[in-house]
Amino acid sequence: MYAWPASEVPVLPGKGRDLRIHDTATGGLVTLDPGPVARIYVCGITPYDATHMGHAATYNAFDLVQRVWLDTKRQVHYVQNVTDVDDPLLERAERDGIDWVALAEKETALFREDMTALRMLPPREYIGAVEAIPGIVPLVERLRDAGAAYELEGDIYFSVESDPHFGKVSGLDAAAMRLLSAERGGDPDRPGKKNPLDPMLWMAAREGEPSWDGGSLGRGRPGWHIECVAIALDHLGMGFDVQGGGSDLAFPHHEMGASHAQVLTGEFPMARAYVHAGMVALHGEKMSKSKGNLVFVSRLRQDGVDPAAIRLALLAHHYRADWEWTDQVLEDAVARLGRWRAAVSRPDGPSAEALVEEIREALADDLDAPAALAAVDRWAALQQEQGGTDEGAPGVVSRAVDALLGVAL
Ligand code: 5CA
Ligand code: ZN
Repeated sequence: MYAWPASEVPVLPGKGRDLRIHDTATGGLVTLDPGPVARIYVCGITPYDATHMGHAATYNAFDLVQRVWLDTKRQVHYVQNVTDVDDPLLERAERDGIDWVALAEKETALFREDMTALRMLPPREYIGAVEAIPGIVPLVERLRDAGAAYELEGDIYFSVESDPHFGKVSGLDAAAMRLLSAERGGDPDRPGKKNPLDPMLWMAAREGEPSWDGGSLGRGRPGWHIECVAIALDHLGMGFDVQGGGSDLAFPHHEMGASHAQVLTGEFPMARAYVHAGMVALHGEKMSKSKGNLVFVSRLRQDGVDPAAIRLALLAHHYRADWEWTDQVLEDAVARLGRWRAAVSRPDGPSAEALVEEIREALADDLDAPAALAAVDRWAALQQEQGGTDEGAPGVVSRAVDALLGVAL
């Protein structure tokens, strides 16, 4: 489906640095060495409610990954999905007495607007779960025919034991996996499963729920993990550079997805780095659609908050940190945006060459956006206190902040 328009990314003088990023699977930093076309898959929204600051923070992290790569003069092949059919979406539509398709379309449209306003670069392919179904069915059939999947009362489950590498993404023990599986969409207590952790690949049609033709699988709908894997393998293939999402996706979603892909292809690993963003909280608890403690991007925009300030509020936190959204966070960002805009609106200023390198250095070092902001703050303070004679400097700073941080001054 259509994604959203790309804002232009200014080309900066010199060349960017290779990205060093934290990989959940190895637990340490890896220096990525993508080819001329870097490949990244980022899990998209389940569109049953509006984009909140937690979503925005996660997409901001992966937008920075793209910007660092673009600055190294690489192309980026970015793929994102939309989970436009799943239990939470159907439940919300039922609760509100609306059509699930209309709900998904409405919230996806709002997400596009939010992403555009925040200057998040769009994926090259933006694929809905529903449109991916014809590609999912043969993958599930292949897993079943290879003995890696089994049937239980019409539903098809993946056998986690079929992947010798199962567990390597999250590094969790069986007890922790079982707890998280129950919390995050799995059904470890269902009788008859070979292993309690086995996730569903194909759910047989349920009364009153949408279903699709699944060939030899019968009518039904796809499981969550195979959805992302089918889309990733179709567009990126194995061994892509980054699999991204919030830290709540490391297990089970990315663990299971990697296992599906590894068993399907016989190759390992699915992604060179599994990158996870921290969780944004509100009033002491993770912001989540199911709990309803939310600050929406669209609400702030309606209230007249400049999207550039929202973006600066996100950038003020390291992507791996868990952090709390407060009014103060936004006020600080609004103040910073004002200082930066004043600093670049002068005809000349202190030299900005070192600043561009500092921003590059900070982002290449595990996306240290707060360090990048601190560097721009120092330049803006110098401009305010002493000014400078470099006529190109304000323009260079504007372009660097735009290209590398996605903030339009
Ligand atoms: N559709 C699936 C992924 S295939 C899904 O998790 N959708 S979601 O709408 O629930 O979340 C979209 C993205 O936002 C995920 O990467 C998720 O990890 C991230 N996310 C959700 N809540 C938060 C939060 N409070 N803080 C940071 N990131 C969050
Ligand atoms: Zn996903």
